[in-house]
Amino acid sequence: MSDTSVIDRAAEILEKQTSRRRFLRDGSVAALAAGLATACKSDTKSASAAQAPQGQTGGTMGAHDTMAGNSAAAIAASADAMDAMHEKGVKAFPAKTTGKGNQLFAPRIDKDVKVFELTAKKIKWETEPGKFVDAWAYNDQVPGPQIRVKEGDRVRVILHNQLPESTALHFHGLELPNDQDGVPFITQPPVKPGQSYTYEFTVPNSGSHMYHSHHNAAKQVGLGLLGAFIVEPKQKSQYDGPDVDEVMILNDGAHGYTLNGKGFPATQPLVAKLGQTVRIRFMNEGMMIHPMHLHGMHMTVVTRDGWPVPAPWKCDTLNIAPGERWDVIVRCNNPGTWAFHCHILPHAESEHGMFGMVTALVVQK
Ligand SMILES: [Cu+2]
Repeated sequence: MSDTSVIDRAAEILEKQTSRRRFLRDGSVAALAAGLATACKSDTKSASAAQAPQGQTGGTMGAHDTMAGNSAAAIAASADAMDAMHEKGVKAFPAKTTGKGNQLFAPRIDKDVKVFELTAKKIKWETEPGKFVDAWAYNDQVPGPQIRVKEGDRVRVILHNQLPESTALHFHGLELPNDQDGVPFITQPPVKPGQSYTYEFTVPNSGSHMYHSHHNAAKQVGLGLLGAFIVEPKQKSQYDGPDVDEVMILNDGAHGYTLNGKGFPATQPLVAKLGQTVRIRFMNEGMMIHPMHLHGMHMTVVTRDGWPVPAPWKCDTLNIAPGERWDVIVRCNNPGTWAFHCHILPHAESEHGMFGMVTALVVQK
């Protein structure tokens, strides 16, 4: 067998297992070349053995064995190339991208009212390094800025619509007066392009809630019109005031599988010190269920949709269905960097490496 045909075969195997486009984009050409070089070297050896008279080589190397050798070399090259892509992704984590969603929103105070102004408009959003997508965002963030208030607060939210479509703002999980519920033609007219609309209410119930568009929502929420609306309770429970308090918003719309608006390796790790407690507020703004799985330590489930569960339970994998919010506590008693990902595996890993709904909990010693 000639060198050329081995190279072709190695390239064919590599191409089957990897996307050439991704290869080029990831700069893994070097890995491909290294793999091919290995394949060529071993092929040269076995080819000369095959050409030598049988007496001089001990007569054991036939054409069949040569093919097996070539095939093994090609497989090894292919495995190396795949491993290199996986390693590259993990080494890049947490990768830098432009834009950060879910930033704490400091309200303007108007007498006794906390005022939040949200401007909905089209932006470009970088979900992973170099991948810019069209997004519809509140205040240039995906997820929108994090609204955090206290039970009983008076809140005013002013929505400015700079989108090419009508929209409206729904406060998901809050038990508001009907006319503040934000559903066009049920509780209010749609907010037309160029218009503004003001919502004002006294926050009735505590917990991890959300705000999002409730108009053409499969598109608008999928494109990024969503955010966390967290209400701290008047009466604190033993789970309030953890060392680390994190929101993890899941989405699976136009931007692919994302955690807080980013896909791995641009997702941000959760970081705590050994012995600290972390509260994670899962929120699913997508259209699919996502079983979130933490390695190394268990999660204690304490609230669902903002309501305390009757008896907290322990798990390491928790289904988060569309619209649901689940709060869990992790006692960080196991040091190290722990994978933390959706366990519907096509949402988290492919032959190109980990992507999408993958992050890590880092427990520092
Ligand atoms: Cu998932």
